[in-house]
Amino acid sequence: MKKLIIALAMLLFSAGAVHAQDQTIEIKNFMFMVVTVTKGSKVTWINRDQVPHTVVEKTKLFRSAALDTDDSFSYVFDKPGVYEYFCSLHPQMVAKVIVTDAQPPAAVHRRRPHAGS
Ligand SMILES: [Cu+2]
Repeated sequence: MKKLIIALAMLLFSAGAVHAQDQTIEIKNFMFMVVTVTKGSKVTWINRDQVPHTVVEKTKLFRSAALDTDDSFSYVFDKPGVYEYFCSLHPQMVAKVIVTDAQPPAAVHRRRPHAGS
């Protein structure tokens, strides 16, 4: 019985994990990457440049400290939306994180050409 409960718990846990898709963004050559994630996902930025960078959301929703080489910063996006952010040390560095609902995309119905008559 105990084994069954553990198996069920593991099943529920893995099912829940399907919704969030954690992503890592490498900051390289003074550039961020634009990523799309589902809500609940954790996004981690890692600085691969030899100069410090920061990650600052436009409305100050989140703001990292200065990240030295190989330092990282993470944020969990709970709500769908488009989150624009920049580097406060190099304001020309701008990018965004697109957060979508966890719902699977609606099935695409294609029209089939009529066969024959
Ligand atoms: Cu920077």
